[in-house]
Amino acid sequence: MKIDRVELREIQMPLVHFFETSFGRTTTRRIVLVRVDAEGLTGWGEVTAGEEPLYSHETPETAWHILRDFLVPWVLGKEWTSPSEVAARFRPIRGHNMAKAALENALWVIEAQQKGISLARAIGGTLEEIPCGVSIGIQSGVEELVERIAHEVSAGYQRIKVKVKPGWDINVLERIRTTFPRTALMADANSAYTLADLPHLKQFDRFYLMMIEQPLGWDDIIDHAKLQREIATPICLDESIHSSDDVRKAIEIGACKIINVKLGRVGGLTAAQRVHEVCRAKNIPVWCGGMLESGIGRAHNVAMSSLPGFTLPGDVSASQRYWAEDIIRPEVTVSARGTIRVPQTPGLGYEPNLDRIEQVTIRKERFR
Ligand code: OSB
Ligand code: MG
Repeated sequence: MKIDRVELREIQMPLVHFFETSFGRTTTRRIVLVRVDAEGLTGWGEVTAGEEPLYSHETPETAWHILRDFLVPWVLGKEWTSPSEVAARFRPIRGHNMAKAALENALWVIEAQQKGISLARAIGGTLEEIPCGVSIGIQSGVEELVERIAHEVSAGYQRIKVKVKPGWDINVLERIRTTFPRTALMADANSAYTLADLPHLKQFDRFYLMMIEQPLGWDDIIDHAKLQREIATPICLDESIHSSDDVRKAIEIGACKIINVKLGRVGGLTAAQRVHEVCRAKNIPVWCGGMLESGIGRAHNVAMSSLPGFTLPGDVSASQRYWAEDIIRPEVTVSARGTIRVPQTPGLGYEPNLDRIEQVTIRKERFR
């Protein structure tokens, strides 16, 4: 495929409800979208970076810089045999995986259209329906959290993830288990603890959580391996995993029993396929994490979640949990069984709503 035109856009949209983790609160998202035009077809990708460099080093601004000054000039006007070839071309740039993923994923949408198949099928997806969970942030009070959980459980979501941090953990989990003794439950700490908290972390075992996500350092696997030897709750790594090699090493030293895959964090669909392969070979369950995506990133997450190894419910949930109006049509909806149907039509399977995108755009730049 020959890439004729690339457009970068930054959009800004308020969240329906603020989202708070151990590293901070988000009320409005700033999202860089990448539109690629090649041979009469159009593909969209999304940069999943947070507004501030708190989850990872990337922000909308760093992604814009890396895309404008490096990635876009490298691909523009050239002939490519596949999105994976482009992913290989991006490899010399160290880091900036979210910037890379946005552009590569847009190319996958074009490739799927060229082949006349769905994005899910183009990457090797087989599941026609994916299991969904929700990630619920830190609330102003525990009773508010319990109400939110009740709402999502009755909506049908298959598992609940709550954010934890020192001071918002044991008491909160205790309260949740009183009301929801049998709900599939997990906790995500976003690196809020250290090994010095070992006695404290051991107490998590009594809530029979499906897993605890990234309890220790954002760049660590060694301490996680030590912790995993001391606790019964399976550890799931998020922030520490940037490639299939990271997965291999983490599994090798026993740092985790489950892997959260995020397209932006690992650098796109090609890398995600590799992570999926390594996990399948080692019998490690994988699931799709979320980054408060707009409909574009959400649609890519739905496709990735259709790979056969994505056996656990992901943080991929309905558009309306995030946005008054999403930027795709139809919006992503979740069935009463807590599943999303994977689109089978050629390409992304959701139509970017160009009017809505234009409405929320705060800057754009075109390259040809
Ligand atoms: O750690 O999984 C995380 C959101 C922003 C940054 C990090 C994380 C999250 C979520 C939200 O948990 C998942 C979602 O609903 O998109
Ligand atoms: Mg996480």
